[in-house]
Amino acid sequence: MKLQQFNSLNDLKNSYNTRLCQIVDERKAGKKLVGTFCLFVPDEIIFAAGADRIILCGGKDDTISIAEQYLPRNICPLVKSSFGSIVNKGCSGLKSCSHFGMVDMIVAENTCDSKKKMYELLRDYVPIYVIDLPQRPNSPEALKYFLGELYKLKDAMEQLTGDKVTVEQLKKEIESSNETRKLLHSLYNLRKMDPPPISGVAALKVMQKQYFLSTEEFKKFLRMLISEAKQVRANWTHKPRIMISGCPMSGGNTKVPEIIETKGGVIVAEESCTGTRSFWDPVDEGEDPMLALAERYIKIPCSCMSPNDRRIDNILELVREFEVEGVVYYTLQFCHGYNIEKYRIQQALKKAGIPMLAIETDYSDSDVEQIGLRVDAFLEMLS
Ligand code: BJ8
Repeated sequence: MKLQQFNSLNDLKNSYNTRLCQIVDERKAGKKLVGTFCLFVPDEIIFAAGADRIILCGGKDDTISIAEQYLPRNICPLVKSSFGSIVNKGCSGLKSCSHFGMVDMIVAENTCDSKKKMYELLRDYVPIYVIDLPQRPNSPEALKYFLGELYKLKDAMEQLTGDKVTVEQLKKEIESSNETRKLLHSLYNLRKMDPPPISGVAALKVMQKQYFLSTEEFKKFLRMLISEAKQVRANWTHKPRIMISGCPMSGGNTKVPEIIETKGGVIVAEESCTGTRSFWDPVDEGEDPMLALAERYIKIPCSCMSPNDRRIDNILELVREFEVEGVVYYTLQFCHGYNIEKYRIQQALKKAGIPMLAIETDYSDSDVEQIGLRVDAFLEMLS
């Protein structure tokens, strides 16, 4: 079944303007809008304070030249694209930046160097609150420190909205986010079928909307999609089952998955922040909510963590669960964390007998042909 035949996915295409109108109305009614860039920021605290949230990560090439007037050229395209969209909030004809100028505050996090330094410059454009993320996740001191940081975030959100974050409200938001996580697990379980009922490109477009739509809209959309996907059978038999692993692919960036699926592979999972890293683990509903949030979020296996063995374990688990035949290791140019982790991941996959193709790219189309040739050869080897 093709992408267009899912009614829910057609609705998704039109969701951008609807969401913008929703935000405009909310802001008129006095609701605050928080912008985020990273999975380490717990939405539950933002929502419990009565604010809305929207993702600000840029996945498009058209704002990069604007960013390069301020930032070095040799940093990651995600940072440049996001920065360009924010400083260009007047939009001057660009379609890609409309929601970037609407946030009342950015809640950022200390992860990679490029992001940290970008946040320092963004202070001139929009108020920023930064969570200091400890980066040795397995130590008890790190958990304690992160918990303290989340309490400070709670205070900052209360100040922004003027509303108290109550335990009851936090618990409600945790339940709601866990419900989204369960729905995403159901969707990904369908992708374990051979052939899967939904393409990797379509699934990625869904994931890119996860932090853009309101949670209720996103859940409603997921329920429709899952029920439609359960009823379809793909009209082909088997294609090499690929997992993408590495940097996030923000809205507007589907270049590599499109190449893989045009060349005859099918993407069955993404070990990425626009994939499994965003929803794999639930928050413990039986614990004190702030502690439960700290425990869940500090475990996200981002390459800024050290050591990051958890990521290798996750990748091997996903390879088994989704019967992956080959991994495409995806890094954005100048993302040193994911780029350097590539070596250990390749070693672990080799031991498990899973071939890996490494692709380092940006948001431009200049390397589409060259990547296509490499993907062709990789898929040929898997067939
Ligand atoms: S939890 S992956 S969303 S930091 S690609 S800007 S790491 S140089 S986006 Fe990320 Fe949070 Fe980690 Fe996920 Fe830096 Fe790399 Fe660019 Fe990146």
